[in-house]
Amino acid sequence: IADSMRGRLRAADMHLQLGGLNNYLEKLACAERIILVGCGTSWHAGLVAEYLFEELARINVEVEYASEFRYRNPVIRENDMVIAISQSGETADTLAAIELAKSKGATIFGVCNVVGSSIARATHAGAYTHAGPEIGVASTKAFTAQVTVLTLIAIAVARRKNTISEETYRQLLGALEAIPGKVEKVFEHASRIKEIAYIFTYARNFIYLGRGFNFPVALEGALKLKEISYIHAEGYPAAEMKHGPIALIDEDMPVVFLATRDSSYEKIVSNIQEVKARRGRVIAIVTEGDTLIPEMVDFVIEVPEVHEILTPLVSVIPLQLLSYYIAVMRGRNVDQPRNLAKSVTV
Ligand code: F1P
Repeated sequence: IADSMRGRLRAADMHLQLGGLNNYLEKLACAERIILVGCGTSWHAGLVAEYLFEELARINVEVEYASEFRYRNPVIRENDMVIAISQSGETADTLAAIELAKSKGATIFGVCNVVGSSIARATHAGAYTHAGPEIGVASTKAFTAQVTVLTLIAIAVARRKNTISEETYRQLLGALEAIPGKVEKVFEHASRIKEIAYIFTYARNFIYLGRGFNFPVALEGALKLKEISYIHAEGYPAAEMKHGPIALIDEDMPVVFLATRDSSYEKIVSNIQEVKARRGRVIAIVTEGDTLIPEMVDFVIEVPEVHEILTPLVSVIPLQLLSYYIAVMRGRNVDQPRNLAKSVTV
């Protein structure tokens, strides 16, 4: 994962590496709206991009499940920019969403892993993630690579629109360049994550909670666990818990909190208190050096401190590892989970 990111982040002016972006940067910067489409993990990467584009470039964004898009009558205008995200580049629903948006005059930009794939060919332009092939069926490094590329695009568009200063632009690129090393640091906690996985190997359900940039990560953590271990798991925005899921919390419910030190830290602390008051067992992903949350919860996994907008690139790694270890301990084939296809082409 770190290597695939490093390849993407080497140049000083990193967005220049996104070949397809150069001709479409202006169009993205002038877009009235960006519509991101994808399925599964790619849809989660789209959700992260929603936070990125709105925060950095102040563009109105919608994120659509490609699998539902064509069954509505979506309003698409000529100056809408559609970003289609896909690891395989062959997902039938994403291709259908592209064709629909194209027929209504929108411009389509692809973020794909597989060079020359059907989706790459169907789009007007695009940027490859160059993450290399996923060995397993479930997307892991594809997610971090998609988020990396979408972050680079959002930063480039923000700079073009002048919604961030030259100084912030340089600062963000510097922070991105440090990410591969920080991802490697997360792997230093692998044996601790394995111990936690051992304790929860036979859990029947899991809940994942996060806020802001960590909300899509909560969804992705739950999806990874479902896909490869077949444990029922749900991800929610942490504030949504009190609107229903809180009824599920008791001593048999493991709750994974994305609780890194960011602008929603205090709110997350109070969500953790609510779960602990109901005897839920909490695994918290915290920023290195945090002393408050480790006192409150049952298990902690530390990740290095990063710029808030880059949080998903590191906070998703322990969740991928947790799912991996649980699945292996349950005797699952993590590369070929039952019922899942590498490319969903129908
Ligand atoms: C989308 C996806 C993956 C998932 C599995 C099935 O594929 O839902 O996220 O892990 O492989 O397909 P893609 O369009 O990103 O290739």
